[in-house]
Amino acid sequence: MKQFLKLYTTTFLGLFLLTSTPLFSMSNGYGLWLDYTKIKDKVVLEGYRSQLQGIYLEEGGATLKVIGEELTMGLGTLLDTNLKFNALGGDGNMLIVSKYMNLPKNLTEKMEVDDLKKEGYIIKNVDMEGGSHVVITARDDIGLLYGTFHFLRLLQMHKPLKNLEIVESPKVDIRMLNHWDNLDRTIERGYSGFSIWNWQTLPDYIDQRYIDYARANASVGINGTAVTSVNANALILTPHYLEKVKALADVFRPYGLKVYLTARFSAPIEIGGLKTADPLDAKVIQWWKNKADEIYSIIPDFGGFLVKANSEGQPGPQNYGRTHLDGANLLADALAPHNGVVMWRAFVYSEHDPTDRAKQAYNEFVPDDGKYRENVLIQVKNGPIDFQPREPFHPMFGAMPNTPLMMEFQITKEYLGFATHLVYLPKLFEEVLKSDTYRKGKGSLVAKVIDGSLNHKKLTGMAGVSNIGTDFNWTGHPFGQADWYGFGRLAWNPYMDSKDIADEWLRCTFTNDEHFVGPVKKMMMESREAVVNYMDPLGLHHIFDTGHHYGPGPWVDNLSRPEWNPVYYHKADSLGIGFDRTKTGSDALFQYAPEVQKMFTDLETCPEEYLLWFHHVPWDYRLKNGRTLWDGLGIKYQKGVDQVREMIATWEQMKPYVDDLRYKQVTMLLNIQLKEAKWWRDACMLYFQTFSKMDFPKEMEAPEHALEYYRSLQFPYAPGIRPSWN
Ligand code: BDP
Repeated sequence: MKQFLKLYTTTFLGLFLLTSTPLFSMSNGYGLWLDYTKIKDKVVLEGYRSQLQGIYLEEGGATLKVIGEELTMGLGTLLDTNLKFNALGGDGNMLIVSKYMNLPKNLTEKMEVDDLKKEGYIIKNVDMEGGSHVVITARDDIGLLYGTFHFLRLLQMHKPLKNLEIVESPKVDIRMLNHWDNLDRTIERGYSGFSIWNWQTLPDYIDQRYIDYARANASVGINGTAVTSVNANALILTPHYLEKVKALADVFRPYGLKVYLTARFSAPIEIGGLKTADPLDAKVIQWWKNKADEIYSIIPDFGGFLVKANSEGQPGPQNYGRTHLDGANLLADALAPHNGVVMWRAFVYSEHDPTDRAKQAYNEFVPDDGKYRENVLIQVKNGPIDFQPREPFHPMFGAMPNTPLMMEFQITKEYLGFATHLVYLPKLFEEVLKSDTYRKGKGSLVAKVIDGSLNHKKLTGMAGVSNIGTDFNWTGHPFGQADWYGFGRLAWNPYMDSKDIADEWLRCTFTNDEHFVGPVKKMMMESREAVVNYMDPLGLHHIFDTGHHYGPGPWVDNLSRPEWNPVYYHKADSLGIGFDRTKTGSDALFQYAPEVQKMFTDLETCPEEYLLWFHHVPWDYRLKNGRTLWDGLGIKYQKGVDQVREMIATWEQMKPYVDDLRYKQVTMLLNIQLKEAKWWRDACMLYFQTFSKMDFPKEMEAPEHALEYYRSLQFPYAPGIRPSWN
């Protein structure tokens, strides 16, 4: 008990000096959802003030210090009061933050901690002599930090601090961002400025952004970051760069954020001076082992490697006649002594494989189920093609019961209008996670594959391709922050409702005013279907202009590889449109469980959202509403445009509740979105009309230009493209 009473006596003022100060105090978006502002509602404020009269914070290392800073800043601002850090046992209602093992018995006997896992936490009211307290407890320091962020969120959302019985543990082990950041600070598929990693000034200069980045991630439970692009540069594995990576790892550590690196498979040749990168070659095996030892000697808690191999020109084991299994196990063996993991990506497709691109990953990985080392995760994109506005879930989910599969979502909006379109992605993520694979009967949700519960997996993970850059507000579009936030929340708990996530984010980022939260939440929830409607309705996919993927390009048919051409995906001809993936076509459906195959194969049961993904149907095919497919397409495209108009109308009503800066930014961005939605509608419908030869449905507005105009548009400097792909 004595030791327990060793305390932080530091006052609010003292700690404030240690706090990471926001760059500006105005609401410019830099502060994300953590821009604590004073609670204006007097009743709520007084309630909190009487409930929180002091803080007891367990003494400890760097993470405890961060907790102290966050509480000082958060409570100091929200409650506009100088809360003191006190000893336990005095009078008054306290916030008690301490690991379970360090709490006194008279407190712990009032708590049930069986469900508390690594990184988890409990927030609970406990009455003890002297006061009625709120206790945040955990098994580890990081759990306390996560609990602290949750607690502050309760205040940001004006939730009552009574009858609290919060027990939270992450359902997924590895919850990480993948940065597609190049060493020259460009970002592949990045639309929010340049990379926040300034490799030139690292390791000596620690940008405040690195700290704020770690803090933001910790606030939603993200615990890993792969800082370099999957199209990897071997230089990141050289001592010169590892020293810089170490500096980042040191900043991130107190926030529970581990660093991972992308490993270029040919690194043993490029930086190791070997003649081969053959995974079965003894020298190559030794080289990776030495490299892993070296990395861990510099960064003892290094997470592991993320690998893109034999995909889109990246080197890999197949260059040597070996398999993904050989490659993944090679790196896994090198990392295993240090408890590192390999995330081997399943995003592979080869120009030498004439089958449907949607089938290739499954064909290459599923036969080796169960043969991967224990520290290998296969990282699978949510759908079988490539982050489209809508895809059916990837058939690999549930099909490899003996191998950990981790989810890869794309947070950056490569195929969803870049950072200028408001599209709330957690809705898309939720749709995928709640899809039923039927691999172990009804209810075998993708979420259960990801959290490991379907097949009792020990290692689980979810990755999101980051949308963060040097833009002042991190994500370009102010609403892009919701996608980062929501990804983190779903990685923590893949069963969460995207609507609840939107609610949290809006309240923490803008205001609790119901006049704002209600309509804007509705707008966010509908935004995903809007983008599907104005880009890729009824199961269309990959009809983006090629290379940069900015805007429509359904006519592109001249690229060297068939599957790089949009015509490969829509297959429009005089008879109809769509990709036949049933038995009469590519039979990609065969890769799904029988129940799923049946549902998608039968036109009666195939949801119309996936119609043209799985079927080639005639232009005059009757949709469920009795209209022809052709009319239906036009109506959907029009609907997408109209939905953006509705978003604009909603936003116009929000002026009283938002700061001027963000109000204006979102207004301008929504107008870009409207312009581009019309562009998509007009370009696609005019192009498809050259096949259907039918008039536009009466519901559709007339296109603004002729098809030739849309075909002539060129964007050689559209952002995010790899220079070599231009
Ligand atoms: C595609 C992107 C490309 C990435 C690739 C990947 O267009 O830039 O390198 O995915 O995931 O969507 O590796």
